[in-house]
Amino acid sequence: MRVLLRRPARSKALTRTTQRPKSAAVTEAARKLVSLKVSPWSERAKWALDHHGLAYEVVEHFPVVGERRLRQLVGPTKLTATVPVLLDGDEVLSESWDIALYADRVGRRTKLIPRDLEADIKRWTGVADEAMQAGRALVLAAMLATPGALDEGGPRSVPRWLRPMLRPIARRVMYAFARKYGLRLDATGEQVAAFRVGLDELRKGVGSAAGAPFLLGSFSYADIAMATLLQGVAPVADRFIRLGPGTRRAWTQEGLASEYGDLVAWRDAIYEKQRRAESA
Ligand SMILES: N[C@@H](CCC(=O)N[C@@H](CS)C(=O)NCC(=O)O)C(=O)O
Repeated sequence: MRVLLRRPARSKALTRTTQRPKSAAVTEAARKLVSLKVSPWSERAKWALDHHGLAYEVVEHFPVVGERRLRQLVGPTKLTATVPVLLDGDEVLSESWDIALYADRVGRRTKLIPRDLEADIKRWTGVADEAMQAGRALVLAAMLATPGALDEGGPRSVPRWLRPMLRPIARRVMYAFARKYGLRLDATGEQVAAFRVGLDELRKGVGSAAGAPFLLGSFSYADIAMATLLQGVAPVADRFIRLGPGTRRAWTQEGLASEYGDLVAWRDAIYEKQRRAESA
């Protein structure tokens, strides 16, 4: 069950929190995951923690607005301050890969990154990262062109009627986000081509997978990284990641979704088999 919790006043920029299921070992207050609901990288981290049944409190990050607080969390040495960030006592993990390793270390269920497959899994994660860099620019350009997506992006506390009036601010936030990641919003052709490289790799991998539907014989973090990449082609069903209609439209690349319908179906099958629904 999802429970909304009130944050203390000092955490203003990171306002929305949600409690994930409890484990006997850790209280929900002990482990926090700062994340961005729509982001594939955050979904990777949540999936790894959920796979091991580890309890955590979700602290929703708001891009640009939450940048200063995020920077404080990850420290001055990290080149780009990104989410997901896992906080567990003194431990601060600011890479989704490290959070998956952490989940494997603390959790007791089947490892997502078994040592003998680590190099293969790392390679798949790299493929997903490269493709999603291009995907990020495509999604951002689509969001800028989708008023509904702009309206849905802000804090829930902003009343619905007020949101259209705040679109100029939402656009400024998006442009600031594009600058942060050096995104070109006018290079659609190149970005689609770069995204396709990752999807073609996946198609080959799925085709030759001995342990279908899993890429490496049994379920691993490689499946998580590649399944979450498909979020930038056609978002997964709302029962897994609930999105507003505008946001869903902006994240859907119609052309790629029909060209790679087989991969979307592969992703859906992995979710059905391995992912706990949000409302469960
Ligand atoms: N290498 C990082 C990449 C994470 C990443 O790119 N996160 C983006 C997701 S769009 C982010 O933090 N966006 C929010 C922001 O920059 O404020 C990881 O694997 O955790």
